[in-house]
Amino acid sequence: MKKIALVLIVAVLACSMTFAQGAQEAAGAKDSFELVMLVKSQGNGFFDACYNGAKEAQAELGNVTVEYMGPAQTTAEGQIEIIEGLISRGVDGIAISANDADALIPVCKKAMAAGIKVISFDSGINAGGRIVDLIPSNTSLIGQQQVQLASELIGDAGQIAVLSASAQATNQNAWIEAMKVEMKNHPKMELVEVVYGDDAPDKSYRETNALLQKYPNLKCIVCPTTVGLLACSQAVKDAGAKVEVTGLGLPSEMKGYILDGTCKQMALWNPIDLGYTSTYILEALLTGKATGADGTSFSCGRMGTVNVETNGIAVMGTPFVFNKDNIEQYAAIF
Ligand code: RAM
Repeated sequence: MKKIALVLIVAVLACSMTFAQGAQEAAGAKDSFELVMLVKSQGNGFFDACYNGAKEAQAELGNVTVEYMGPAQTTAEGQIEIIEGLISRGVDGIAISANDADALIPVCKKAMAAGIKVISFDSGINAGGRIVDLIPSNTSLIGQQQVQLASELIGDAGQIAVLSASAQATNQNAWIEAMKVEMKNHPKMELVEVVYGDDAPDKSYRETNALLQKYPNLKCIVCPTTVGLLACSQAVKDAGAKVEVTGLGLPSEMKGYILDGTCKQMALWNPIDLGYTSTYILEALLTGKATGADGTSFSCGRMGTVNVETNGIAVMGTPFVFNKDNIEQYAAIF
């Protein structure tokens, strides 16, 4: 009799514990969360720095773990496959730098319907496919600055070309559109072509050589991608071409080319801060500290308050400009 009573008590206890845990989860009161930073592709130093920021946030927050993932190439298909796997695994949140603004929407909708919090950062997913899109700086400002950096190098006159990342990249495409607007203020400059290196060093190197051959009067190549700028600088230097190079570059990768004058100036924001802020945003969404609705804000540790403007877009700071005077200082950080 005693034995039966004991079994009953244990069974009741086990049931109530399971129930309590279920109720807690249903109320969104989990106390630790599995996050994934899904980047455009593997082997990109810019994203490695973003992930360092995510790990910094993980250490501060204490209730999240962030895993770093990316396809081998910068394709939407590769990212979709990974997201399908993450839905099956049942992770809690995903921060995505998207290879395509629209192609990822259906799979991200599916993830959100399964209870996963999805945000984009760096390279956005259009509204409907994410809660918030965290962009590093104002898009027009980045485009203007890219043209102005080139203009200063070539005396505001002559042919320029753009070596971009992939043809579908949300961020580069938006910046290139903003560059075209700014080109109207530089009537003696001409944008001859936009080519795509897919954020692959070898393709970016080949595309640079093709530009050098095709346009003998080319004055400057603008690369709004860290992978492209590095490969382009190498190609221009190897070819001994008298062509200026500028764009968005990672100081730690570009230090040598800045110091030897291949790329006299370039811009970028802090990728560590971008990854750090993304992690704070996901944690706030998961714990219910914030909703991400337009007009609201997130409190992001040492980055302070980040506001959500319209269509779920949140914007960080102003890009830095790097040249031989400050490159060593920044190269030591990212
Ligand atoms: C590359 C990636 C990334 C972009 C930077 C500037 O690393 O394309 O998305 O933000 O360049």
